Amino acid sequence: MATVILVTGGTGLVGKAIQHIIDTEPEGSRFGKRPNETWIFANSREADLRDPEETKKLFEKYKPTHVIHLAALVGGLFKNMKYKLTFLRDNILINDNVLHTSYKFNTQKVISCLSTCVFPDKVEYPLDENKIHSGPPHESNFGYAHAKRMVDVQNHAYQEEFGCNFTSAIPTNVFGPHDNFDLEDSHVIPGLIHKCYLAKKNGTPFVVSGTGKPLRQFIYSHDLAKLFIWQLREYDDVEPVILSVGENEEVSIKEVADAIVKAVGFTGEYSFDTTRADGQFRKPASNAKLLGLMGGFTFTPFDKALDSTVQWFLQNYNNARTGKTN
Ligand code: NAP
Ligand code: GFB
Repeated sequence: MATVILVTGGTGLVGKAIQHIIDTEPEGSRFGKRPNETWIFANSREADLRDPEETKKLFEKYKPTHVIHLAALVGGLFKNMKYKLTFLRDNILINDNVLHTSYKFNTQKVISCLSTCVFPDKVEYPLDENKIHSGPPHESNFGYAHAKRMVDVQNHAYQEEFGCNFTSAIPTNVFGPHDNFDLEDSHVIPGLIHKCYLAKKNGTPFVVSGTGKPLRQFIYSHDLAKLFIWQLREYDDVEPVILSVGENEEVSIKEVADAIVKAVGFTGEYSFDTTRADGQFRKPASNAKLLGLMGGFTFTPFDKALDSTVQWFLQNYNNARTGKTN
């Protein structure tokens, strides 16, 4: 029987990474395309998933047997702080339409994408899959976080009432090619790569927001893509799985900025704007469940992944998502 895999949000950072892996890994290999598979990478122009009718039309067009649901309103700390209701409402609408339409079309499996920012801000570390609902998330992104947490609730409800095979993945902060490099709305790595590039080009200071002290775990988009393909093929349980590098791989924002200065080859003035928010201090997540289920996984070293991302940005600057600067 033909397998049709619909990747919603297929044109973003994570979607493009899954397409890259499916296009480049040997056919039939653990992370490669299978002969009977058709992969569809959808974007918002094809169907605005906030609209139930457009969602239904998308499913009627492709009749997916499996869905990797990535589509979402996504942004960094500063965008999240500004648009908490929009992040909550848009993501609730998108998720409800995709899950209910998947149920209506008897889709065999759906993997939705959460984020480690869904976890409670004040909880015993490291974060693990059992702690999602044990306290409020950090105030800086409670809109997005609650919309994402609700997906875990929806998955359990669809499974209990209709026996649906709906599950979810919980990635940490992601970076790589095809990211959003908008100076204000992006996440820290693409934001700082763009700022550092402009500082070098214009001979202006490179300014990092906040104190540089917060800690984060970062996963390279190509590694995350392989983990989504593993979950699609080899994991059938409603309980979420954290998809992340190890909790001992936390790096400070200062260390990230230093690595970007080195990768871009910037030699000018470099400072921190401590008037800007730091957000959540840390959100260390354990990947013990993942590695236990997969039997281990080799992650791309951070500096190597960062170099590839900087090179991709420099080579694709004119077509990249850079916001309104150039
Ligand atoms: P992204 O680069 O911003 O891409 C978002 C994707 O969703 C794009 O393909 C976009 O289509 C699509 N989309 C947005 N609104 C839509 C709508 N109303 N209807 C249909 N499609 C819509 O995001 P990303 O970083 O790849 O994130 C993918 C998933 O990973 C999201 O669920 C996000 O919450 C999760 N995540 C991301 C991170 C991270 O650090 N980036 C960390 C943890 C979890 P267009 O191209 O047409 O706009
Ligand atoms: O990546 P980021 O925006 O997301 O910020 P979060 C991480 C840290 O980088 C914060 C600092 O401490 C920022 O103060 N930072 C320094 C910068 N310079 C910059 C810059 O130029 N741009 C940005 N964006 N940050 C998000 C959540 O939190 O994590 C989202 O708000 C989502 O909902 C995402 O979950 C994965 O890690 O703080």
